[in-house]
Amino acid sequence: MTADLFEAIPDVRPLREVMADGAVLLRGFAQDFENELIPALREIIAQAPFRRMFTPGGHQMSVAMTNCGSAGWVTDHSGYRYDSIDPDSGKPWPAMPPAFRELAAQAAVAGSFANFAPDACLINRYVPGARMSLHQDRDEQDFAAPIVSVSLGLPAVFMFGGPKRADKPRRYRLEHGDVVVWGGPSRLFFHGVAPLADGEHVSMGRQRINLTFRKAQ
Ligand code: MD3
Ligand code: FE
Repeated sequence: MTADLFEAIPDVRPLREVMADGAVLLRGFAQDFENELIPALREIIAQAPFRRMFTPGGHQMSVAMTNCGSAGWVTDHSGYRYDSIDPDSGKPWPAMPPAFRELAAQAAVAGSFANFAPDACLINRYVPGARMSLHQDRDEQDFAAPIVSVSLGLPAVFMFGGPKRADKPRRYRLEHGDVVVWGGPSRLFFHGVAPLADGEHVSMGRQRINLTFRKAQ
């Protein structure tokens, strides 16, 4: 019997996967928002282009970043912080588009966090080889609020550790449209992204873009 090459291959990955207490992976959750997200992203990037920032230790990050919202995450020789002003333009960061807000709030509800009102969206751009080493996100004022992350473009291997740096990370493949909500006990867990593998995404090209929504201030 000949296999039909065009037969649909069933996707066995669950749509909702609990990664840890407070951390939920919602596969494909952003797919219905894609047509609004990508044009809005283009406008943000035109106002506040991606740039590779420097850590306080003097290393240039491989990930290029920008922000939208009333606060943006920045790093330079003096440290990490949230700032209402884009240091490259001297102007406020672009406003957070309604479609961004809506997606973040709806994902938070799906992850059991009501009334999530992010004031910052850090936008990370990975090209092949770019990575993010294991770290905690602790520059925000309110650790009770979750962080919502949206993956677009090339797939990445996300490394999810525990409360201690030495905790062995588990690996998750995050694909275009996947959303993760991180709150409660997992909010301060160590995490990172393995070097991006080369590839070409149908709509995003040779890159991965990750949106992380935060309540920073
Ligand atoms: C888990 N970004 O920007 S998003 C970051 O894919 C960052 O660009 C990664 O880590 C990326 O800080 C991962 C997911 C993420 C964000 C915050 C978290 C995971 C988290 C906070 C606590 C635990
Ligand atoms: Fe992080």
